Amino acid sequence: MAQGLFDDTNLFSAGETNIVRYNLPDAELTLYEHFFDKETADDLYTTLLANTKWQQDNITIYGKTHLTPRLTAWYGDTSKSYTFSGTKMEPHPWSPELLMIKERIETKAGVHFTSVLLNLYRDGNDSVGWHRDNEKEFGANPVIGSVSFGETRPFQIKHKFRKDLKKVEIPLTHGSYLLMAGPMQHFWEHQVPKTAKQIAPRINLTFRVIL
Ligand SMILES: O=C(O)CCC(=O)C(=O)O
Ligand SMILES: [Mn+2]
Repeated sequence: MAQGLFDDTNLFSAGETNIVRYNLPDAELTLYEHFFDKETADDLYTTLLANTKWQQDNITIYGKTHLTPRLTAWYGDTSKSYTFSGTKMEPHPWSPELLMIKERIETKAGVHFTSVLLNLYRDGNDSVGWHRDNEKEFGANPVIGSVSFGETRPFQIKHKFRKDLKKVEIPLTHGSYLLMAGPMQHFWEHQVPKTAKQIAPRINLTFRVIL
């Protein structure tokens, strides 16, 4: 079958998008590698690095306050604020480049995203620990569109309840798009671990629906 000819993914990226559907229980997980072609991804990396209002927040774990080991920023519909660990996060309004990314990834997501959390991992010392993104305001089955630019970092997932299932590691490359849906956020935790390797920065964007 002449599949691909009228596939919008192939139009966007001159035929180079590679689609990987993960066959995992309790999750709908699809990886679109090279969703953004190299030139577009390079431009977006540079623009987002320079123009994002990066901040470093405090997090309190077991009564001790630490600096978050990465820089973050919230953008999105300004009517949708989000409360995280008791702190109300007011999003910055969408920039043109964030709107462009949002519209492109929505063609595969089947939802309209209202908000995006940007993370900047400056080097191998920056990370995000095991967690799920299943807060109530993300809906019953949260759909999360995750776009990465810059250094490839391993995105690790593990089932929260089934110890018989192995941890899965997905390298998120420059210009890739990982779509997480179904009940995944209830059943699977994810993290981006630290590494001692000398590596370049990475920007990750997780687009979310806030009800
Ligand atoms: O950097 C990533 O790939 C994941 C980020 C993440 O899980 C989050 O911000 O909730
Ligand atoms: Mn997450």
